[in-house]
Amino acid sequence: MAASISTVKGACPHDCPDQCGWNVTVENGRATAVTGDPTHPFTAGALCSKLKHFVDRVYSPERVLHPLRRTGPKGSGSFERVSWDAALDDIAARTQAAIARHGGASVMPYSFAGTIGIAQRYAGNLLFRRMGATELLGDYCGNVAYTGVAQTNGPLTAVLPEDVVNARYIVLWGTNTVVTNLHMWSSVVRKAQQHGAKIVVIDPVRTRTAERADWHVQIKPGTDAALALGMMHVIVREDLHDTDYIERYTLGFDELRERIAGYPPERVAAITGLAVADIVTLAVEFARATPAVIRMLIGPERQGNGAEMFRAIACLPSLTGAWRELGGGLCQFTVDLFRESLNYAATVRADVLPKPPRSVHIAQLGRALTGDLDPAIRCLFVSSANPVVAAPNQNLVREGLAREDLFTVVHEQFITDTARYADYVLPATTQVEHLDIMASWGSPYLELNLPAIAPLGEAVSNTELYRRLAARLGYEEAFLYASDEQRIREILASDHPFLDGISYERLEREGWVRLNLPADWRPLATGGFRTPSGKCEFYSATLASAGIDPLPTYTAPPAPPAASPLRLIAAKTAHHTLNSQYANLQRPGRRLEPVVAINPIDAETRGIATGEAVRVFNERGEVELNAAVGAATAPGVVSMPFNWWPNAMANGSSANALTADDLSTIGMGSNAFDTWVDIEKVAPG
Ligand SMILES: Nc1nc2c(c(=O)[nH]1)N[C@H]1C(S)=C(S)[C@@H](COP(=O)(O)OP(=O)(O)OC[C@H]3O[C@@H](n4cnc5c(=O)[nH]c(N)nc54)[C@H](O)[C@@H]3O)O[C@H]1N2
Ligand SMILES: Nc1nc2c(c(=O)[nH]1)N[C@H]1C(S)=C(S)[C@@H](COP(=O)(O)OP(=O)(O)OC[C@H]3O[C@@H](n4cnc5c(=O)[nH]c(N)nc54)[C@H](O)[C@@H]3O)O[C@H]1N2
Ligand SMILES: [Mo]
Repeated sequence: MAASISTVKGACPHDCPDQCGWNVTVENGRATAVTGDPTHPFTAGALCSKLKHFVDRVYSPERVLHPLRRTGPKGSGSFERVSWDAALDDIAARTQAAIARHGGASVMPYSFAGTIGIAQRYAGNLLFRRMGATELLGDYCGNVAYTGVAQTNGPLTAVLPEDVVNARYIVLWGTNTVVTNLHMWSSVVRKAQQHGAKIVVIDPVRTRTAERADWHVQIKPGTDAALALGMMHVIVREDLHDTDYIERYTLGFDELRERIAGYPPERVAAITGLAVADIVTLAVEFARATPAVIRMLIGPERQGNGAEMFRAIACLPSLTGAWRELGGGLCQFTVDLFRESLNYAATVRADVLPKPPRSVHIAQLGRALTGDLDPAIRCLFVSSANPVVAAPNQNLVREGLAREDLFTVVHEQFITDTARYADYVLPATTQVEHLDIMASWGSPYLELNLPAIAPLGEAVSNTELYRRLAARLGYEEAFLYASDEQRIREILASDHPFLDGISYERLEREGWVRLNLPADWRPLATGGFRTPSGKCEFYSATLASAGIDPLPTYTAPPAPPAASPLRLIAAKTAHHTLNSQYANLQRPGRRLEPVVAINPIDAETRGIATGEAVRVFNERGEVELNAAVGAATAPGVVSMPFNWWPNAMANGSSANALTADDLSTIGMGSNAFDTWVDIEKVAPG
């Protein structure tokens, strides 16, 4: 019999701004290759090193393919196979008992960014609202960064990433483009660089991106607002500001002028650790170049003062009138294009479902499970998330998950360190096994992901899991049982002009579509800010009335505790992982080990050399790994990737064992980077 070979269009599910369009080759029902869709204008057929191994991940012998019930102590990872019926009966009974005894609030979902397709990501919303469960609120990815920028400029996608190719001066401010946003590098920033644009990276860590830039500005963590205020000081002092733009389209320039008077470059140099001449050069070059653009994602946000940094930086383009040019201004997320045009309300049904009785912050899972919440969380449903790796204060998270009176269900593709604590692990499909609609957060493309193969084993999609659970719980609302296609059609049900001519059928045919945006996307060239005043708000009356400094401001990061003098940055420097995904799939001959980057000055006083095993520790935990001594970080700062599975680490802990679990003051975020540690050599033997 001839082999049947077909190609199915889809898109990458990962929480990555690129959102690659892909084609899946299917031979006799088996996916044999995932290749980049060469027609996709932004991702242009090139896949990252992770996606090249997507098929290996799908067919990994470690995939969870059947429901599993715990047989050993929590955390041990001992499970036995059970039937879906047995698992669902028990899960429904336990959930109903918890609701009857302790109320709906004793149930809590915990889901995050395992997949960012809209139907699958928000699949549980309706069911948990129907149950009256505790809501998971807040965020550790983007909300603070978004909020800070929106305080100044309003909620709006102001610069399209593709247009940045026109810029002559590109400041990659706290974003590691080469690692985290590969196509933004290869399709946009590198091209601009080849055409003579100057690329500046502002990052406390000498990342791969910093290495490829024309200039690396190695700032002290948490001091970016001071740098922005200092740049504004220089721009105004040198008379490089755009008085016409300021007069017409901004609010509060006189007050801003007073504020920045307090930030001469000498003071800013002392705060940021940068040279006075560099601060002046950066300000003057940014103001003089046209188009000049600042590119940011989320890097500096996980700090108490995170939003402040984004708010202050967001003032710069209006001061210089950078928005006037195509590709000039501040380029951040494209989420508002989709929030405005798609029918996200269908994923919540706030019109018919009650408000959740209370909320728990996503960055405080450990506190919620171990603290004195009344009622306590009794049933936890984890899906599309790996909080043991991704959430701050790993040891407290584990202490909470180990509670004997907690019933935990984890819907997963792999036995993650989180799944090890589950009473039931339920098998989840991967992107090639389910249908979804994908709205990129880093480009204006909407994509339909068609299932290419049947679910492996007994795996089910997130949507299917909640349909099954709703039935077991006896709920009758028809919308709980909508098919994936129905859900996607509802999400597309909108008469917004961005979606003109974009239908389910067209997406099915074409895979990706560009939202209908004018070719010349410069929404702020002549004002049009979506702030309360309609102007760029150097001065914000909204902040003033909330008791917050109405002007861009700098708050110094907390002082390091005496026992922990080194500031830890635990970001996404491990380029072959996507958050915690792929970290478990080491390839033969290419074993990658996490290292902690430490400056020679700090290494020498501790007698540490490259390759030596060290212990990084503070009051919350400790991580053992090898040291890499060098100039990757300045004295006083150390860096390690956060993505590693603790179970594969020398002492069973990874970076978030060290991180803080307070909240940012603005934007409902985490302060995980307000973390200080010390390091010592691991004694041999
Ligand atoms: N390969 C790979 N790609 C990814 C991911 C991944 O895990 N691996 N994750 C995806 C996800 S979920 C996201 S949200 C994006 C995030 O994309 P990015 O925002 O680009 O990535 P981060 O690593 O979070 O942070 C970027 C940089 O911020 C720097 N930083 C930390 N503190 C400060 C500070 O105070 N000031 C300044 N100026 N810089 C600071 C860090 O050193 C880091 O290099 O990446 C996505 N892409
Ligand atoms: N210290 C530190 N902590 C951080 C960050 C940092 O830079 N530093 N970054 C933060 C950021 S930006 C993010 S986005 C978060 C990420 O936090 P998480 O969203 O928890 O990220 P992942 O580690 O990717 O875990 C997602 C899990 O979902 C599973 N999964 C994938 N697809 C599906 C699916 O379709 N269905 C189901 N049921 N499961 C699926 C995967 O196997 C994986 O185990 O981490 C945050 N934590
Ligand atoms: Mo993220």
